[in-house]
Amino acid sequence: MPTRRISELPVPREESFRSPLHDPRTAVVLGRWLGLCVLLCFATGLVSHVLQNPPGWIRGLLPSRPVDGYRITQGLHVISGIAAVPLLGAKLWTVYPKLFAWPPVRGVRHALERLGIALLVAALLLELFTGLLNTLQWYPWPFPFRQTHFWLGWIATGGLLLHVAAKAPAIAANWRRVRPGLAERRAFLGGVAAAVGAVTLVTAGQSVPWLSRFDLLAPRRPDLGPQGLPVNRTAAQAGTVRVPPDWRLHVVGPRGYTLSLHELGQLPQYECELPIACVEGWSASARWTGVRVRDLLERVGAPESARVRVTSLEADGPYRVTEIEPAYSRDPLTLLALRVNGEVLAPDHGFPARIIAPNRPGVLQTKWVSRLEVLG
Ligand SMILES: Nc1nc2c(c(=O)[nH]1)N[C@H]1C(S)=C(S)[C@@H](COP(=O)(O)O)O[C@H]1N2
Ligand SMILES: [Mo]
Repeated sequence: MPTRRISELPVPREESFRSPLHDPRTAVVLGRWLGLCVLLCFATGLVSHVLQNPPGWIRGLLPSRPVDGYRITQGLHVISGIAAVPLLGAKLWTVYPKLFAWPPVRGVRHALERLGIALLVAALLLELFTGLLNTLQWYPWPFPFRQTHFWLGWIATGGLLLHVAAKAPAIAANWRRVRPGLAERRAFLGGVAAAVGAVTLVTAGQSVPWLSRFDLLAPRRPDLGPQGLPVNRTAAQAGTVRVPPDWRLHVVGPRGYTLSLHELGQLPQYECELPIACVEGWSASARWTGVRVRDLLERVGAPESARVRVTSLEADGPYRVTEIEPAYSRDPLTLLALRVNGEVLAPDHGFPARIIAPNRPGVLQTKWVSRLEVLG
């Protein structure tokens, strides 16, 4: 067989791709599903971002109810993000012959449109890839995850809206089904829907309790872990948090005081069922027992509107120090928990004391608490 150099091989043209599924109608149907996932993922991502570090003006507005709010929005964030992966794959397959369009540029407008699509595709691929690895707690890159994921989200969503605007005529022309439809298209879309259903089914169990038995591919089972609850960062990972034998809770404020673990146990104890809803995609409910944070704050003479800074025994780490807004610290369900599911907190769950509050990201449910400080 004569060998040919790559440069001699015929270059494919858009017309070389014969499948009838490289057509605008298929692209529009897939685009609708994908667009919906991207918008849902973006909106729920914004909620998560704002809850994790609220800009000053919004701080007083964040609600501590519904109790499961963050669990639901973050569950949807990860579910819609994972569903977008097969949808994006199918959408790109449908349109990729356009990469070989000739001439590659037909004028300024066309050039801008192609550039916009390149940016949109790159941002979406990177966004879904970093998000997926984040659910595995794997950060094999030098840039900070959250800021990058946040800004890529804006670029991808902005790019999507521009893309929809630029393609509006083609979208409108192919919005409605024409009969008789293509059998190939029905089969292809059915296959894509099955793939979306399958990846959703085997991962959604990490945040949807009644799907937990199908949770084959998700990195977490919400019911596996010490005391029936997963651990995101163990005491060992946090630099083996050493609880001194003379540990005391320091409450700093107008009438500051300290309490030993025994004394904390003597205060009125409350019990509540609240979830840990991790930003990395899993959530799990547990029964917590401990002292109300608002009781501790009343005793120290904190004003109603005071924010509270929580410090952990952890030597360092991004969540060593966190802040609680008044809506949360005054909520009767917000506890300095001493027990979980009927047992004294395991070291990995934050022994001797941890914060648990409703409608909050897991990252703010500070473990190994040593100090509560009233901020003006
Ligand atoms: N001090 C401290 N508290 C922390 C963390 C941490 O790294 N340090 N991780 C947080 C995260 S990301 C989550 S999801 C929850 C998990 O709580 P659990 O390990 O008890 O399930 O703890 C939070 N509290
Ligand atoms: Mo987390």
